[in-house]
Amino acid sequence: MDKPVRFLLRSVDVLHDFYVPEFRAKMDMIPGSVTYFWVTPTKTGTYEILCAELCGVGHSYMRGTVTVVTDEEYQDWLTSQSTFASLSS
Ligand SMILES: [Cu+2]
Repeated sequence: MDKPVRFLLRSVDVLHDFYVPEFRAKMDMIPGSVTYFWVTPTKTGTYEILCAELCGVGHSYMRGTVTVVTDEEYQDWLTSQSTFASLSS
C-alpha cells in the first residue's frame, strides 16, 4: 500500500486484458510481448482480477485476485518465503 507497483504482463496463447476494476486500469496481454502498467494502491484489501478481452471458451473462468497489504504485512510474507538457496540445498 502507498508504494508504486509495476505489473508485468504476458500471454502464452491469445490476446487477454488484465483488468482490476478498483484500480481503474487495464492492459492488454499480447502473445510474444511483455506489457506493463503501474499503480500505487491506497487501500488495503483483496481485489478481483478479470480478463476484459473475449479470449475464448474459458474467458468467463479467467479470474484471480490481487492483495494489497501494508509494508509490515508484506515484509512478514516476504520473510516467510523460501529462498532459491534454501530450495536447492
Ligand atoms: Cu478473456
